[in-house]
Amino acid sequence: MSTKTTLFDSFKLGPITLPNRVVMAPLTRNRAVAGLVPNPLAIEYYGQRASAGLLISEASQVSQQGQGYQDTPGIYSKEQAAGWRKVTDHVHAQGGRIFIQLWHVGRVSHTSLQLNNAAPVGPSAIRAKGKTFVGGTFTDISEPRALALEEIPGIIEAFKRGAANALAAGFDGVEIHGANGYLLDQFAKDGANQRTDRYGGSIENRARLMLEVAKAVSAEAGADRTGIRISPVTPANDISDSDPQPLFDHIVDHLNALKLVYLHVIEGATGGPRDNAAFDYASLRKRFNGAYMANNGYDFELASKVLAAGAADLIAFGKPFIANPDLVERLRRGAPLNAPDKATFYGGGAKGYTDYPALDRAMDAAQ
Ligand code: 8OZ
Repeated sequence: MSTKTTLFDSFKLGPITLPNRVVMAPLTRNRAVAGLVPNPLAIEYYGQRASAGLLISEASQVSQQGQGYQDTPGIYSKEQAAGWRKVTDHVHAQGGRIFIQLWHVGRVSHTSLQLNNAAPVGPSAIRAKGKTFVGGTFTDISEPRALALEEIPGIIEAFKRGAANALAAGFDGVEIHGANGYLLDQFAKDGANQRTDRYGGSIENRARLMLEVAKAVSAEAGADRTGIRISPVTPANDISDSDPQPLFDHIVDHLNALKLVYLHVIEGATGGPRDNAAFDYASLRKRFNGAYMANNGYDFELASKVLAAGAADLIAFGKPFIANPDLVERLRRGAPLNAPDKATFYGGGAKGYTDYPALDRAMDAAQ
């Protein structure tokens, strides 16, 4: 008798049971309204996708300083939390489960988004070569300033408050954004971190901020409701590290000691090739006793293979979930997938957001 795991098997994630292994990856959509409150359409958008084993919200900044693109929602004000409460209530009413992704962009920002047009902050004053989306256009990322040692407790505190606000807003848990060249990844990797204090230099020092944030957030939310996302070899947002394997082996050993509920790994280049750099992901899987969530370029075939081999517990799908609210059902039936429309990924309203048809409606339309 075969007992191979499939995408449609349930999974116990800490105190909650996921009905399947299909996770909606966090997806930035830039549709927040005044006060960086989630768009009222987000209620329907996430509700339409509630058949996912787990929804992870779009990245949500834990402070104004942590914002890097226009119209991304926050989780630091009462109004933002009240907006999110409507989302979590509706997702739960639809039978779903949702974590929020807690975000600080660090140096990947623009002065126009910062208090008093201040410089964005990072581990060091090294500008990320790249663009951010502000004022309706792609604009050069601003020159950052290095965070003072005395400011670091405030960063940890912002993540902790974000976690507290998220739980009060009804989220089932939180995911720390430790990936894609944002603040925690900037501290971890030597391409962005040239500090000479206890947050720079050795692997232990560069990993420190990510681990201190993980400790504070998991103390607030409960380790069994705290996951983290990492991307060991992504070049996203001009990030790089000269030797990522020992760095992430170290990070994951320590995340394991904190008993986080899942490790979400972007394998390869975010949204791009899975094989851009050699990296031993099995080493991370081995070191971590919680759930291993794999992401990046997975389709049904690859997801099925990896789950059957026991190389992952959960698979996060990004772009397919933008275009297919009923992705789980489509994968189950082997039905064709709607193609995502890139032009409506970032910003705008209902078009390309809440108007992708589910299977029955799509079939009706085809008749
Ligand atoms: C796309 C556009 C803006 C931000 C990430 C939060 O890469 C993002 C993001 C993605 O993690």
